[in-house]
Amino acid sequence: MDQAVIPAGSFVMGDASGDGNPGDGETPLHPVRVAAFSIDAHSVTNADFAAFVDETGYRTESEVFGYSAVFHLAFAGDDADVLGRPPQTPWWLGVGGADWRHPGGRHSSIDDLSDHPVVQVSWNDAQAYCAWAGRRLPTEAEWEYASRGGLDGARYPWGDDLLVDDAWNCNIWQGVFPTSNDLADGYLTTAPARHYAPNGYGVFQTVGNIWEWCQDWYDPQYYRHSPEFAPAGPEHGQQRVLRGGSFLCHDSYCNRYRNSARSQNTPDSAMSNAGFRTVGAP
Ligand SMILES: [Ca+2]
Ligand SMILES: [Ca+2]
Repeated sequence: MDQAVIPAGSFVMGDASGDGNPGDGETPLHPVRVAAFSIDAHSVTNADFAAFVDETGYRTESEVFGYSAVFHLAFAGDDADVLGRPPQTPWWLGVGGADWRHPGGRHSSIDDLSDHPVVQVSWNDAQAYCAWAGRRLPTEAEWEYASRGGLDGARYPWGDDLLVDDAWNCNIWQGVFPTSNDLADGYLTTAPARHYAPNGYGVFQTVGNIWEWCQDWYDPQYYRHSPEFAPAGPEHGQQRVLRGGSFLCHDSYCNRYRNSARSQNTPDSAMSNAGFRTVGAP
């Protein structure tokens, strides 16, 4: 796995653009200092995760539970596999037979996706991979510092404007969410993990493509009292932090494809638009 070495330093953490959702806790802006670390230049791929599973026999939580969460346009299963559809977010299906090898359901596969990010992995699954790899998940502060690529206060890893020379530099949603995607960025679901231009630290696709698990518990109030040096998140919680947004982000529903955006889910949840990358010594 290619590593980006992130120098020790300081930055202003949080939403400097006023784009954040008030309930997410992207503010107050606050200074943060971090020690040097290395971070996977791209998110962990299906090939990377397969190496871990081949060596350890690990079974992901979706495989144990027998189902996982699939975006409706990516569904590839039998009608009887659809176990549920949350009324508030009916574009998500609970799908029997969906797991990291079958991200859209039992009739999907990762045969042509070895260089795409692994998805349908829970925070607990990510911990197991990290233990095998001798790594750990980034803290939320490390993730944001790496995502910023040395650009102070910018909205995106490459600057403040979404398009770069009139072209898409990340994989989100174009069109009418959640029914019609005109694929201006090239992808309905995941893009290869090394696609688009990396940021100033050589880090690919923190923003867009897939949500990435961080080590921390999630607390929208945390920035009000977090320590300046190496904040590691609240001591307790029910949900773990997710960062960076995904191929499903669209301003009409979710503008969280930004450096400072925060989301969360329970540590045993897995989705077709979430994975992770790891950090370690510089
Ligand atoms: Ca897309
Ligand atoms: Ca991402």
